[in-house]
Amino acid sequence: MSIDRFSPKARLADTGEGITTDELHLAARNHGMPLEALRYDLTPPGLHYVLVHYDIPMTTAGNWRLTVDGCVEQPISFGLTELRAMGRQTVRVTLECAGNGRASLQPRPISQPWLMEAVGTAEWTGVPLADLLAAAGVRADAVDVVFTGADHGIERGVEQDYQRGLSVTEALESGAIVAWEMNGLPLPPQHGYPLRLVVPGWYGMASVKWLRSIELIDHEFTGYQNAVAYRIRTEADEPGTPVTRIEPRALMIPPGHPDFMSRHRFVTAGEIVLQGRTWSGWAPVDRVEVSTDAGVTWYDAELDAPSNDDLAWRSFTYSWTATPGEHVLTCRAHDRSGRVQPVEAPWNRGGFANNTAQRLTVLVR
Ligand SMILES: Nc1nc2c(c(=O)[nH]1)N[C@H]1C(S)=C(S)[C@@H](COP(=O)(O)O)O[C@H]1N2
Ligand SMILES: [Mo]
Repeated sequence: MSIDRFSPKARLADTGEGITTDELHLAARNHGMPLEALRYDLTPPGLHYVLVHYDIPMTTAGNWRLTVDGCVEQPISFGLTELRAMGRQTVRVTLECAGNGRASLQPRPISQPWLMEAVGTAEWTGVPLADLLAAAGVRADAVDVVFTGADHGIERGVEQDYQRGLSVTEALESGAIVAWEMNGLPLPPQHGYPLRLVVPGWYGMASVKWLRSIELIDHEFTGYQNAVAYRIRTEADEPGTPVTRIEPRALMIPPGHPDFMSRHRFVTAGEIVLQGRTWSGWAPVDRVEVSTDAGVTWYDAELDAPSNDDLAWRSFTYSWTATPGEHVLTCRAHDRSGRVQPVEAPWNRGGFANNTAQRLTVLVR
């Protein structure tokens, strides 16, 4: 049997084609954050979204080694105890999968079928990546830094370890850390135990889990996850542009009570405080607007005081006087880089970086 037989090309769903068994396989393994968990400042592990391309590898901390080599003055290899001695920093990071929103696109790219819930915020503790690179000594000929995980699989016929590259500048300046704790506890297996990269502000694919190697190379990295996957394309055969930082988004906690099957909301008439979270990987969000009439009129939401200047989510509230009838609630974020969340984001073949505004249908009684 050939690899190709099991690794079809990326495909778009046909008009009217329902979710396929392939998509269901992915949806049943990976999971989103239920939107009511937007209530927590820090997402409890277990509610944080999970995305794993292949299998969760069986790993042990005791014999784990992380190597830093390639275009460096002095290649180094660390065990976990040695790594801990390099320093300790905690960063609050909102991670979002680049495919968030994909399943609502038309035509629908066949892949992990996220609606809007592929997000979570955690405190990651570890050593700054820049400190590890400084310890090894970045040579002048270094161009990209390649991060390799311990997981292995086949994607569209290409057999690979999960690998992502970052430019040396991003590796040094993005505030990335090599983490061994999530919310003060050792990483859970699904989030990269015992060691992962976390790149603040970047879509999740950059934050390589089960990290075992950091290699500096003297050319642009052309591995699968940089050069083939995670590119914005409208035509299958164009090179496309790389997926990088997280586009601004605001999400509301769905108010009231849900209908089991449709997830439509039932709300009692009167004063309702709509709550949500907002983030952007480009710059802090400084304005959120809410509409309760499907985007005809917009009002400014109240943003909480920024506790710091990082890119983690902030909460917002909006007081709504709910009158009987059906209403469509929506919201949009603006960040300090001038980016505004679109009511409908442009389509692309991978369904990447799609930050189309959330819409919630609510029946007020
Ligand atoms: N080694 C490895 N790292 C990985 C992945 C993977 O499949 N293997 N998935 C990436 C993707 S696409 C995302 S969105 C994030 C998800 O991180 P989380 O599961 O901790 O939320 O991990 C990234 N790091
Ligand atoms: Mo992802």
